[in-house]
Amino acid sequence: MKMTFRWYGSGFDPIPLRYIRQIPGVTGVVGTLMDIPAGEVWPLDKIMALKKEVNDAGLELEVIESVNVHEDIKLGLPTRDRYIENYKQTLRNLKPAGVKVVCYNFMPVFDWTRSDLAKPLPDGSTVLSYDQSVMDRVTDPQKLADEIQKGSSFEMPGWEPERMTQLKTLFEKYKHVSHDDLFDNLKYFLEQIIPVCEECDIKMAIHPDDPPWDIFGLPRITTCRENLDRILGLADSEYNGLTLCSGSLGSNPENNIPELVRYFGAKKRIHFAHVRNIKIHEPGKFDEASHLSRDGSFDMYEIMKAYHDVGFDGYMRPDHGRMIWDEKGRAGYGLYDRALGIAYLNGLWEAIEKSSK
Ligand code: CS2
Ligand code: MN
Repeated sequence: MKMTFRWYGSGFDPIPLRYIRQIPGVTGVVGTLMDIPAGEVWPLDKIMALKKEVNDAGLELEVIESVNVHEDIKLGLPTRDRYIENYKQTLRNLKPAGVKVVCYNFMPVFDWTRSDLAKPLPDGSTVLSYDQSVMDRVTDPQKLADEIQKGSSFEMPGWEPERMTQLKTLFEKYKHVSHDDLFDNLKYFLEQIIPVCEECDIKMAIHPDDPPWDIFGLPRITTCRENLDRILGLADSEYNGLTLCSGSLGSNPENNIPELVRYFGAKKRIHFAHVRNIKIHEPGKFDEASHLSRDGSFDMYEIMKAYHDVGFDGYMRPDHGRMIWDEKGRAGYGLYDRALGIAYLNGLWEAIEKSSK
C-alpha cells in the first residue's frame, strides 16, 4: 500500500507541499491541473512542471484525480469524439511524467453533492453533510449550486464554474438519458481509451457516485457491486479499474465496504483506495466523521484488514476530513484532520501487518 495525499496545486491549495512531506508515511501526492476545463488536453509542459514541483518537494506524482470527463461524452453526443481524442492525448502526456493511475468519475452534471459544507459537530469541528430531505425540497438545482459555492471560498472539485453556468441546458439534455444509455456511453468511452492506457501503462480508476443514488432525477450508475461489476466488464482489461471510495459507496448501507474490498481486490481491479468514515443517521442522512471507527458507522479496522488480506499494493489516501483547529481551507480537504486520518490508517495497517505474521 502506498499512502498518498490529495493536493490541488500551488495557487489552488492553501497547503504547502512541504507540510505534506512531513506527514508520516506519505510518499506521494494525488495531483491535478485545476485550470484545465473538462474536455481540453492537459499540456505536457504543465504536467512536467507539476511533476518537477512535487518531486522537488520529495514526493511522488503517480496518481491524478481527476481527469474530468466532458459532459458530451456522458451524454453520448456526436461531439464526444473530439473530447475522447483530447482525453487520449492527455493520457499520452501523462505517461512521460510517470503517472500510473487516473481517477475519474461518470456522474452526470454534479460531482459529489452535499446539503451542508460546514455542519458543526458537538466537538466544535465542522463537517460536510448530506440530507436527502433537504435535497428533495430543492426545486432549482441552480440555487443549490449557488448556495454551495457561496459558502466556500474555494471551488468544489467537480463543480467547475463553466459547468455550473450551464445547469439548465444540461438538465434538459439529460432528460432522455437512461441508466442503460449511461452504461453505453461509458462503454464507448472505455473502448477507445483503454487501449491507450495499456500503451501508456496508466490504469483508469472510476470513482463511485457520491451519494450512490440518483439525484435531481439524473441517472447514476457507479453505485453498487452489481453495477461496478458491469462497468468492469465494459472493457475487460486490468486497466479498467476502480477507485474504491468507502465514504461514497458506504453511504448506502447495502454496500458492505470490507466485502467489496475483498471482492474487487481479489480481482486486482482496485487501483486507488479512498478510505474515510461517515456517520449514517438514517437512510439518506449522513455526516462525514473523523476517520476513527467509533466516530462513524464503519469498522475501519475491518476495511483496512480487507485491503491487507487481498494483498493490496496500490495507492491509498485518506478522504475528506473535518475542519478542526480553526483551519481555513477547501471543504473536506484541510490538512489537520486528513493528517490525523493518515496517522490512524497507518497505525491500523502496521498492527494488522504485524499480527498477521
Ligand atoms: C471527491 C470527488 O470523494 C471524493 O473523492 O472529492 O470530487 C472525487 O475526487 C471525484 O468524484 C473523482 O473524479
Ligand atoms: Mn472519494
